Amino acid sequence: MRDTSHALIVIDVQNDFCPGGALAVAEGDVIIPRINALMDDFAVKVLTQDWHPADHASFAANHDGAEPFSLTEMPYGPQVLWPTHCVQGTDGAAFHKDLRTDPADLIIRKGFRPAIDSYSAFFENDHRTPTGLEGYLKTRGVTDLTLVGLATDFCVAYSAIDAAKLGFAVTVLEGTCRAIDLDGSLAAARDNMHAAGVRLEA
Ligand code: VGL
Ligand code: ZN
Repeated sequence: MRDTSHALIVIDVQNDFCPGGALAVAEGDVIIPRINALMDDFAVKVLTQDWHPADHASFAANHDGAEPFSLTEMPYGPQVLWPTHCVQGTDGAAFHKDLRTDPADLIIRKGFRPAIDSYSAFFENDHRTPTGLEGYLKTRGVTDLTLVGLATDFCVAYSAIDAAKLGFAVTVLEGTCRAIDLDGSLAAARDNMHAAGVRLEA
C-alpha cells in the first residue's frame, strides 16, 4: 500500500464509454479488473464522472445540422461535438456495474455547466474554471497521482497535463486506459503528456 501522499485517480469508467454505450471506447470495459485491483494499492482513491445536462453544448444534437465527431469553435477554443452521452441521472452516466465504487474517497463530477465542456478533472475546457479537485488533493497532502480510465486521449490526457502543470508528479498507466483515437488524437495526447512531464507507464 502506498502512503497518503499518493492518489489513484480513476477517470470516467461509465457505461456510455464502455462497449454498448453512446460514446463507446473500444475495450473500455477490459481495464476494469485492473482498476479494481489497483484500488487496494492506494490509500487515496478518487473517481471522476462525466455528468452533462441534456442541453450540453458539447452534444452534436444541440447544434443544428452538426454531425457527431465534427469540430466546432467555442468561446474557449475548438471543441469536438460528441454523441449525446453521460446525461445526468441516466444509465449511461452511471459507473460500469463491475467497477468497485465503495472504496472511493471522493467522486467528482464534471461537465455539468451547459455552456462549457470539461475533459480534465481539474479545469473545465476554458483551462481556468476549477473543479475543486486540486484543493481537495492538496489539502489532503497528496503530491503524486496515478491516472487510469477513459479515454486516454481526452479526459485522461487533459487531467494528467493539468495535474502536472499544478505541480503533481503524474503517472498514466496506459495499459489501464483505452483511447477514442479520433484523427490522431492518441498520438497527439501522448506527445502532449510527454511534453508536460507526465510519466507514461505500461
Ligand atoms: C470524454 C469525450 C467527451 C472522456 C468525455 O471521458 O474522455 N470524452 N466526454
Ligand atoms: Zn463528456
